[in-house]
Amino acid sequence: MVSKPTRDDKFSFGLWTVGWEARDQFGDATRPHLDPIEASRKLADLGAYGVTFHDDDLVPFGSSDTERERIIGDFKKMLDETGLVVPMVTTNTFSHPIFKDGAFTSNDRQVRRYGLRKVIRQVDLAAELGANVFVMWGGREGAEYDGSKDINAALDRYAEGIDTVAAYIKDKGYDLRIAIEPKPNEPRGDILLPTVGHALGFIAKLENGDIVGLNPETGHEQMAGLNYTSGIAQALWQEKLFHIDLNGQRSIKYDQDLVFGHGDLLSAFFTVDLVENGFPNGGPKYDGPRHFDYKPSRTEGVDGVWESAEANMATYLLLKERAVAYRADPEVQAAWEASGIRELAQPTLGEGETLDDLLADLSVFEDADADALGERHYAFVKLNQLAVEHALGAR
Ligand code: GLT
Ligand code: MN
Ligand code: MN
Repeated sequence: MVSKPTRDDKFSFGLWTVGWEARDQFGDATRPHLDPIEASRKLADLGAYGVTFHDDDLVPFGSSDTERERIIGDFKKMLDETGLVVPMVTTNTFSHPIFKDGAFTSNDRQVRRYGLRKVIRQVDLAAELGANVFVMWGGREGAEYDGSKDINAALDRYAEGIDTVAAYIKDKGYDLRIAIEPKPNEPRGDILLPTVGHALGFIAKLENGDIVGLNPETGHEQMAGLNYTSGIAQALWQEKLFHIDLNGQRSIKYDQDLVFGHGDLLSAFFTVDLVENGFPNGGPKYDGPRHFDYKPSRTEGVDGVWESAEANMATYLLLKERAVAYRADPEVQAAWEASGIRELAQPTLGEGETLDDLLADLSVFEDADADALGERHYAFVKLNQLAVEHALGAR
């Protein structure tokens, strides 16, 4: 039995996900344009609590100010009527030809200034709509050719752009934090902040990095052959997990944006386990939106759009149920004991113990029986099999 999503599940969707007309590199659109306001109503009916969008998803690029105000007014009316919230917004700095070489890191200074201005306009809208996360996915911030970009200068400009936006948010007193979304490649040959790790290192160099964190996407880490669950764990440890983009990806290839769980299902199980249950020994926990950034496959019609939207939430809820059962299972608890899961939370030095004390303790090294210690079995396979059996509903 799959339970129905409710607002308390905090599911949100990008308007660009269900609204994707399925135009790709090799073929034309296979679905009609969906009105973003109508699409939001439908998402609310299906149980979502929030919608997110790029400026241009709601207000077509180039609209007049009057037109923009009218559309935003209609959108707000829909929010009031449905009770939907806007937990996050973002800016399109990738579709228009002006951004072909990036926005904050374009070699053309006028383009960088235009990009900054476009982002600031969206920051104001974010605050107006009550969003508290502002995503920056720099899909065009990169290059195809190593000689075409001075990476040192590009990273300086990237930092300048983000720091300027962050300073503006602080000046205005907005309750808003920036979340950088890494991706290794596509649409650029190589993107400047390719993984969670690169982005964390970059944030540490910012002046206003205190309000800058991450929005890791499942498939983007997996495109780089990395483990999404350990990526968000790393971001949590650094207190930088501001938002998540959940979807599915099957191995290292183009960005598939499949339904959550339709890629690596066991990895999705552990993602949900971490998000819902936290670290085994406690620590920082994510409590933001469960945001889906997927694309209904090009083979699907409009009905398939809504079926796939529901599939994301259904799979998440099933995995949540399974992950809760996994943690509660006494056999899992016993396996944790055998595997040393709890033991890892114990500091390596005892309370008040110094390195000198450790050096003086001959039992640690000189008299230690390394071979005997090497005999320990960790039984991780048994533990993983328990996870598989829970994920499959066999327990
Ligand atoms: C684009 C990208 C997504 C990002 C969006 C936010 S835009 O669709 O593929 O991963 O989250 O800018
Ligand atoms: Mn993606
Ligand atoms: Mn995304």
